Amino acid sequence: MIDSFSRRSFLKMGAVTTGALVVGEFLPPAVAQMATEAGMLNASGDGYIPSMCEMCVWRCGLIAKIKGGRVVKLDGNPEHPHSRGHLCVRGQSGLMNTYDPDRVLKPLIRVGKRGEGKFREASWDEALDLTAGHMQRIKDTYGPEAMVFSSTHNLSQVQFENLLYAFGSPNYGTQRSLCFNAMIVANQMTYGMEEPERIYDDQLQYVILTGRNLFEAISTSETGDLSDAISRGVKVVYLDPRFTKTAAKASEWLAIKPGTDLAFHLALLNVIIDEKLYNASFVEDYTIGFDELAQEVRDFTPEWAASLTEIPADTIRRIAQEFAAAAPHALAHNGWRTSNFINSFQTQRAISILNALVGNWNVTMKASAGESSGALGTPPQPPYPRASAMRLDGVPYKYPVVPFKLGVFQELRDNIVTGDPYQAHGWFISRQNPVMSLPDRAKTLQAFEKMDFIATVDIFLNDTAWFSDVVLPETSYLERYDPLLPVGNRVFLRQPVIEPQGDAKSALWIYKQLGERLGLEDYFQYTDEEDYIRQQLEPLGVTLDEIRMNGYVDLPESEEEEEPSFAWNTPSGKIELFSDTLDRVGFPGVPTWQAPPQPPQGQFYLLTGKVAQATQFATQNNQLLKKYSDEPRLWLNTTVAEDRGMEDGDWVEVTSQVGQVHIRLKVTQGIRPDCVYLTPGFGHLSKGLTAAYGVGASDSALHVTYTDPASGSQALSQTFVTVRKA
Ligand SMILES: Nc1nc2c(c(=O)[nH]1)N[C@H]1C(S)=C(S)[C@@H](COP(=O)(O)OP(=O)(O)OC[C@H]3O[C@@H](n4cnc5c(=O)[nH]c(N)nc54)[C@H](O)[C@@H]3O)O[C@H]1N2
Ligand SMILES: Nc1nc2c(c(=O)[nH]1)N[C@H]1C(S)=C(S)[C@@H](COP(=O)(O)OP(=O)(O)OC[C@H]3O[C@@H](n4cnc5c(=O)[nH]c(N)nc54)[C@H](O)[C@@H]3O)O[C@H]1N2
Ligand code: SF4
Ligand SMILES: [Mo]
Repeated sequence: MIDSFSRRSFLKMGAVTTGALVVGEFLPPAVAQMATEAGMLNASGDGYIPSMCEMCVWRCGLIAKIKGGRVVKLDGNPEHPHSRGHLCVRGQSGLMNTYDPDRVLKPLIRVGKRGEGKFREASWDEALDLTAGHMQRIKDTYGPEAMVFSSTHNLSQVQFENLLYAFGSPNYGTQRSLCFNAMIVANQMTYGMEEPERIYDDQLQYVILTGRNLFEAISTSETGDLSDAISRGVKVVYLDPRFTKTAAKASEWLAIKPGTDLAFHLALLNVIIDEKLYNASFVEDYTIGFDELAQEVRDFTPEWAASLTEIPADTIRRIAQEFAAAAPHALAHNGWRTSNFINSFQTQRAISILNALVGNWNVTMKASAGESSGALGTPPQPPYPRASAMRLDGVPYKYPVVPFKLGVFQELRDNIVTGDPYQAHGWFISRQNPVMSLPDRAKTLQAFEKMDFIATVDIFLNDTAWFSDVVLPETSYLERYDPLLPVGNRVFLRQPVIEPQGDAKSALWIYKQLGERLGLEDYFQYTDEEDYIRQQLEPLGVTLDEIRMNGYVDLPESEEEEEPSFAWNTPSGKIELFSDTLDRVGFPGVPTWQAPPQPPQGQFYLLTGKVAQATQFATQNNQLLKKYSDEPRLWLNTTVAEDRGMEDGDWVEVTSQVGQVHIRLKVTQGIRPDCVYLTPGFGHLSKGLTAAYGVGASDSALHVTYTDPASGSQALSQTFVTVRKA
């Protein structure tokens, strides 16, 4: 199906497919030459070229099938530890990302009012001169801190950060506070690391997933690991107010009351300590603060938690006993997007501590190797200027344990609106859609109104680009190089498998051009993308041509045997059940109960959550994926619908403190009666997304902004809504 679909759209674009032309005109010459020499492309330029997916953050290795100068199919690279030869439905549909008729292929400059969507095409010189000119003017007039920079995790982010640090602004907005800050700050405070690696080996017996919907919110290798574990008979307990695909596959689904996961985990700690089910020698040798913890959780019995979680006390007690009996081959999963309630940080601390109490370290969890780029080279550059201004979001003064670099994005946005402690005037955005991904969309647009100038780097007219003054079109991931990606002991390459369409350019090129225009050329000492990668590869003694063929290279093996690590990067060097750091800055040193707000009578918790066939706010315009997606609807519990005289398919009006949307109902037993659920990523504002515009409604338009004072995480399930027939 994919083949015939893309061939059709190819013909529509009027391209010529004669063999000899193909290699020279549609395929990047250096890549084509290597692939031909390696026998991967035939004389007409048809065959296979390896690269990397970018339909989500996993960046699975892919092999692109090329025919007639076009990509006609994408498959997984069996050598990649994430994909292991498979691409998910989004990865397979990635070619329609590249061939989307809505791609922006020339720089755009706004001519109408902001949000009117009127742009004119411009040359790169004009668009870059205009962008750099505004950035320089803002810097000269108000200081570098008046420019906000924001971007979400991606491979060229290192050069985005280079631009912002060289420019001298402290105001960097990332997705982290919208996503997993509660989890990573909790792990930092407990283990001194962001996220331990999880081990799903043959011995694993028991897993507790707290809202970690691994079968829809995909993490390729881990989703596969969990699936294998379930086939082996591993018991999986899954907590979610909603019946997701993971709930369907779990041994036990507990429809926990939103915001009470903390009570559930405190009760597990209570039973494990009270019944002496913990690993006493592990606790003694490797942790500090056991007595404070035991004291704190003494009253948090299963009976106490039952009234809050609406899960029977016997069930909670049994799960604690089963978990401890299976330990250390038992894993309490932290979750990923842990931005649900302002007590989610405490929940995360309780989960991390639960693993420590039963001695799971180096059995189901170990120190994460992460994406260490230590072995790679970097272009030379001078030191950065010191950013003299404070961050707009108050990190670290207001948020002492939030990583300084990453900040609290929603608060940064709020302070743009208030102009407190100073007014920002410009915003440079890349690979991010904050108009949709920040809570309270109307407020984000208010922040935009405060701006003299907004520039966005994207491949589409996403909602953020739609409200920008300049849109700088990036090449798609199949048309460009990005910096290398180390995964474990391999380094993977993204290389273009076709030539760029239109005038689109890579982010590496765009940032360098801006840097040069801003007088920051010393920070961008690479001539082009290939030169950048060659400098990265230099210490490895590997050439770019050598890595092209497989799409990866192995790093030299370390001589030393890797010893299991029992040292933690915390102030005490131990696992901190009690955290002096937290205590000293005024947060509870051991996890304790913090009651979440509850919806007033007649209102519902508004739940959000990923679906397998979409990535965030980015793929709804993909015409292949659209075929796999049902029209998004508001989930409402069957009994509630009956009580209110509502039926499946009815149009309803959903109202929160900050917004209102209209949407059809999906009446289902798969959600608690006190909750409704809306798939994120729909209800786009940009008419430049012709396939996605007009489909569904946006939950971001409804979300009220709440922030956890410890981790800076937004609290998405804390928005309450009314639902009535439209
Ligand atoms: N297909 C696909 N995969 C993805 C992504 C994607 O967009 N699409 N995004 C990636 C990213 S960036 C992330 S952060 C991860 C997110 O991975 P997850 O955190 O696993 O996924 P979410 O769907 O954000 O949230 C999971 C569940 O939390 C539930 N939930 C809401 N409130 C509560 C509560 O109070 N308690 C409990 N127990 N559950 C609650 C929701 O009903 C939802 O089903 O997924 C990643 N993988
Ligand atoms: N309501 C609600 N809000 C949420 C969430 C939720 O579940 N519900 N999830 C939260 C989470 S977990 C996260 S991580 C954040 C994500 O928030 P964002 O990072 O803002 O969202 P994305 O949709 O991932 O934005 C990616 C943008 O990159 C563009 N893009 C795609 N490919 C390329 C490319 O090759 N180059 C360039 N330059 N651009 C490209 C896309 O068109 C899109 O505009 O949202 C958070 N906000
Ligand atoms: S999980 Fe899917 S979308 Fe993400 S990188 Fe892998 S194949 Fe691509
Ligand atoms: Mo995320």
